[in-house]
Amino acid sequence: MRPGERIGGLVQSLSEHLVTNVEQRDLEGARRAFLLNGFTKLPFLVPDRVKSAVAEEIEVLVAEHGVRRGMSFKETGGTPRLMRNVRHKEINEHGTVIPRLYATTELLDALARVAGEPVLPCPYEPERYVITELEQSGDTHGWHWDDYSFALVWVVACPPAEYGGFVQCVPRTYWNKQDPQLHRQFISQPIHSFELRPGDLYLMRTDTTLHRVYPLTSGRRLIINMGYASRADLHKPISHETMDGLWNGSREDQTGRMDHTDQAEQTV
Ligand SMILES: O=C(O)CCC(=O)C(=O)O
Ligand SMILES: [Fe+2]
Repeated sequence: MRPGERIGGLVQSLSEHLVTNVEQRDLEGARRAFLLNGFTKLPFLVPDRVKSAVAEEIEVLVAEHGVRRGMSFKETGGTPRLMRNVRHKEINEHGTVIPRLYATTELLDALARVAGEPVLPCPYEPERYVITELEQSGDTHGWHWDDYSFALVWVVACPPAEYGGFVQCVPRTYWNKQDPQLHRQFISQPIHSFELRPGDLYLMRTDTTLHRVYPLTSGRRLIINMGYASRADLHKPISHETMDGLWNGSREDQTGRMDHTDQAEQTV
């Protein structure tokens, strides 16, 4: 089979699965959880064949193009990012399956049912997808909000919760980049924690849900985060400091400045 045929087959398999196998009541249940917690697991959204193809592509991309980063950001209260990443640019250049699946109409439609509003491809390309691998003890994607409203995270690898790697979140919180006041957010509302397994997907309301990945003590965690916009995002000014600092290059490309981070990027 030629590569184009294989990818076309995967997109078709995802679309057919979403139209014929996914039950409305599952989407409605997910909608209720999403409203309550700003988070809901959606493992049933994607057929196994498509999950395996995406996992395979992610493994190759992280092995060949992953870059180790260690940073913290004043816009999120100095929380750490200790991880290996593959950015949108490399995924687009070297990936075939992920760029084709990202904006599949039936996928966007199913996500919109869960979100209760349109879920749109991110207008700012670096936030469309990013691969993150946590691989060393202490690795974490520290507390933060995202610039855009929605994230669909596909979990390829994750250790048992005993070793960290689960997601924590505080829904209905708002990001003041000048003064994020993380401790106030924790004091004023409970922190919810969710265990994840390989093969899970989850949707998060990332602009109004403070979230992090609990630091790893052992094992390996590998995900792709697909970011999506709400209609409102298309009309508001978004400054992109943390994403551009984290995925290093895009902001430099735009402005030649990297003064928003507490630390410059370093190899760790
Ligand atoms: O790894 C995760 O589950 C969350 C990733 C995340 O929050 C992000 O990439 O912005
Ligand atoms: Fe995030």
